[in-house]
Formats: sequence, structure tokens, C-alpha cells
Amino acid sequence: MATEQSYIMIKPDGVQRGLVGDVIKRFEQRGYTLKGLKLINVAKDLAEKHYQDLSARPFFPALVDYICSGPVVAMVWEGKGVVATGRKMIGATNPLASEPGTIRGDFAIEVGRNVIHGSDSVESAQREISLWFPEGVAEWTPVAKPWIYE
Ligand code: YYY
Ligand code: MG
Repeated sequence: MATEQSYIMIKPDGVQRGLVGDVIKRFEQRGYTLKGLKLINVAKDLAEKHYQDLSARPFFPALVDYICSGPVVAMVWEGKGVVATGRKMIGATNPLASEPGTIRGDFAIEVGRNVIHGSDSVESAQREISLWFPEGVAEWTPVAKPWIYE
């Protein structure tokens, strides 16, 4: 039974530009299961913890300011291969290198306004989900499951 989960976050530009519905639609249509969802203003401390591996990079302060600049949609999506497939659906870090058909390839131009975050490994996903959803996620089984998985 598929239980892999990914932390997916629509960044402040994606929320401001009205892209929330489109992003959710893509994950739903692919067959993934929504396990957690909240619209939140991000405290600086949380943004810094989320991007802790990038703290030495020159763009880190601007990145933290950007994530804290407006509400984000924090989500947990579940399903077979959701981490790697989620990254493919999102596209490359630099939107200009993202293929059309990906979220960044359809909606973004600059790396500092690239609309969405997706965990880059199962281990990062576990760390990010505990960080953003310390309260835990919802338990439910979609009725469509036998029509998505054989
Ligand atoms: O996982 P992903 O978001 O595709 O890229 P990361 O290398 O983890 O970087 C996180 C985040 O940092 C990226 O989405 C935009 C920003 N960033 C940047 O502003 N400038 C860079 N040269 C690299 C990354
Ligand atoms: Mg990353």
C-alpha cells in the first residue's frame, strides 16, 4: 500500500497570483491524496528551519523574506512515488529551465519567484512534514483508490 508522502508548498507568489486551485488540481488529477492543507503566514524562524541547508548561500536572506512575504499554502500529498513525481510535476528550480507542462514551466520565470516547493527526497519530506505539520495530518482513504492503484 502506498504511503509515501511529500511536503508541497505554494509560495506567496503562487497564492497572490491565484494559482492555488491549479496546483491542487494537478496533484488531485494525477491520483495523489491530499493529507494536509493550511493557509498560513510563515514566521521567520520556520522559514529559516525549512531552508536550513541553504543558510550559507547568498540568496538565503532574500529567500526567507520571500517565503515570509505573504501566506503560503502548506500541503502534504500522499501516494506511490509522490516525492519524485511531485518534483517532475513542479519542474526545475530555475523556471526558465522548466519544461512547459510543469508548474514552474507554465507559471514562472525567475528562480526567486518560482511559485512552489516540493520535497527533494523521502527523508527531506519526513523532516519537512514534521516541521510544517507538528499537529499531524488527516487520516482517510479515498474511495477512488482501487481505480488508481491495481
Ligand atoms: O528544491 P528547489 O526549490 O527546486 O531548489 P533548492 O535548490 O532547494 O532551492 C530552494 C529555493 O531557493 C528555490 O526554490 C529558489 C531559491 N533559490 C534562489 O533564489 N536562487 C538560487 N540560485 C537557488 C535557489
Ligand atoms: Mg529544495
